[in-house]
Amino acid sequence: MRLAFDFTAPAMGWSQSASVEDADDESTGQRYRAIFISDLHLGTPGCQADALLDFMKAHPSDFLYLVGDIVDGWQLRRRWYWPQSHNDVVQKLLRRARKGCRVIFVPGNHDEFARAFIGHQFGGVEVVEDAVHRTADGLDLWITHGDHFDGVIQCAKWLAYLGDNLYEFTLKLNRHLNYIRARLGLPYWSLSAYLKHKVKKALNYVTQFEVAVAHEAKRRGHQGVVCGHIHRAEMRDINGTLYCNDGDWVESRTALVEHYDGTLQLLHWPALQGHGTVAVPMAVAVIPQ
Ligand SMILES: [Mn+2]
Repeated sequence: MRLAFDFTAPAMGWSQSASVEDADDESTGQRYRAIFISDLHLGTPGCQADALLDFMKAHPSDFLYLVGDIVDGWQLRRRWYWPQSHNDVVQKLLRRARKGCRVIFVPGNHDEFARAFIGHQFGGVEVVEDAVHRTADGLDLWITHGDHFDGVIQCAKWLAYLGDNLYEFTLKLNRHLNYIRARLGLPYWSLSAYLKHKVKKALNYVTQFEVAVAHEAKRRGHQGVVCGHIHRAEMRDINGTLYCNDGDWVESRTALVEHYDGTLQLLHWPALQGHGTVAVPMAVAVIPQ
């Protein structure tokens, strides 16, 4: 486990000090220079839209990067799911753009329909294939969703999510399978051993993805990269390139933010705890490997 949650940790920094006063009239929270979010999956029951709304209300910014899988077109095609809170998120994004925040949308694989509109604007939201963000202290960050790297990584990604229940089921299946194999005169073959091997490879997938994305950012001449896609928030140096993954708003409710001095920080937003409670963002510290 590489991420630790720390209430008191100072901003994880690539530079030090100072923050600018909140200038937004509707918010009492801290204003950031840039906010990077991805994998909201609006249009699915998994999307934590209410928490996201609270986060956006609390934190105004000069730049807002939507790093792909904002709307889940795949799921919506299968089954229409669009509650009011998802509408509110879209309204909030458009309102932000109207109020002078530069909102940049880099489509992902689940909202690839938006890739047909690259170069256009929706109510002030710019749709681009990828982007480069220069931080206040001059770091060039390549902004891409990350799904283009799926093709180069040969592994069954879904196996990373195998749970204990499925493992139990596998053992059962294994028994039946080998009963049939025995009747057909075939030798014993362990399905669970095969799957275990696959899971190991799936865990490797995350590392391979991170290294591949960082490598491509370097090849393109950038000092860092911000991506999403694998739903795993992370910020660390990979072979001299700053790899940032802003996580997701389905499972972990995480965002990458840039302070006014260029300091980059991963934030973890707590789950909703009922009405009247004030959510406090936690710093996500990166423990060196
Ligand atoms: Mn994706």
